[in-house]
Amino acid sequence: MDEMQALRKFSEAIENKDVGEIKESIERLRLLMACYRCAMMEIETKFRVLNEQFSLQHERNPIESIKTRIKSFESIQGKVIRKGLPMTVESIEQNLFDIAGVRVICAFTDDIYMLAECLLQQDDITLVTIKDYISSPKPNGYRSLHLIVEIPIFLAEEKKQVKVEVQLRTIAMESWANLEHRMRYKKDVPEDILHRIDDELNQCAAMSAELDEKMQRVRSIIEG
Ligand code: 0O2
Repeated sequence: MDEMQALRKFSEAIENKDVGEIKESIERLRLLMACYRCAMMEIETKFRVLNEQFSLQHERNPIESIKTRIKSFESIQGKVIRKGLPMTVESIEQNLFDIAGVRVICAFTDDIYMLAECLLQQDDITLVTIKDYISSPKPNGYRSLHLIVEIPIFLAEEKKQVKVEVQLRTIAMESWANLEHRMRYKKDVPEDILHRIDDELNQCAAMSAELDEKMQRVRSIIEG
C-alpha cells in the first residue's frame, strides 16, 4: 500500500466513525502514551541506579549520559502508514515497539554489554528482541546495541506490560550516528552525492570502531 492509499484509508476510517468513537480512541491513545512515558522513566531510573551503584563500588561511572524520547505522533503516523498497518490504537500498541526510547551512552564498549546484562537480569524486565549492531554493524557502518524490553506499569486498576526500545552505544558510536543522521536527512543533497558519501561514512565508522577498541585496551592496561 503506498502512502496516498494509506492516507485515504485513514481518512475514510475517521469519516465512518461517529464523534463518540473518535473521542474514545483519542482517550485510549492518550492513556497509552502516558504508559510509554512512565515505562521510559522506569527504565531511565534503572540505568541511573546502576550507574550510582557502580560509582560507589568501583569509583567510576559506566554511563556518560542518558537520553530519552517519546516518538512524535507524526512519526508514529508515518511508520504506521509505511508499514501498511491499520491506524488504530491497538495496532500502534501491537506493532510499534519504539514509541518509548531510552539511549544510554557509555565511554567503553564493555560497559554496554555489562549494563545490558544488569538490566536484563532484573526480574521485572522481559527481553523481547536484541539486535547487536556492534558485533554485526549495519552495511553503512551503524553500530549500537538495541534491546526491546517489556516492563510492567501499575495503573489504578490494572498492570500493563509496556515495551521500550533501549539503544546502548559509546560516545564514538553516538557521534557517528548523529552526524550520519543529520547528513542523511539534510535537504537538497542530490542522490548521486549521497551515494558518494556512503563510502566516506563507512570509513568514518571503521575509524570510530578502531577508536573504541583502542580506548578499551587503554582501560584494560590501566586496570591491570
Ligand atoms: P528515531 O527517531 O531514532 O526513532 P523498525 O524500527 O523495526 O521499523 P528496524 O530497522 O528493525 O526498524 O529498527 P532498528 O534497526 O532496531 O533501528 C531503529 C532505530 O535505530 C532508528 O530509529 C535509529 O534511531 C537507529 N538507527 C538504525 N539504523 C541507523 C542508521 O543507519 N543510522 C542512524 N543514525 N541511526 C540508525 P528511527 O525510527 O529511524 O528513528
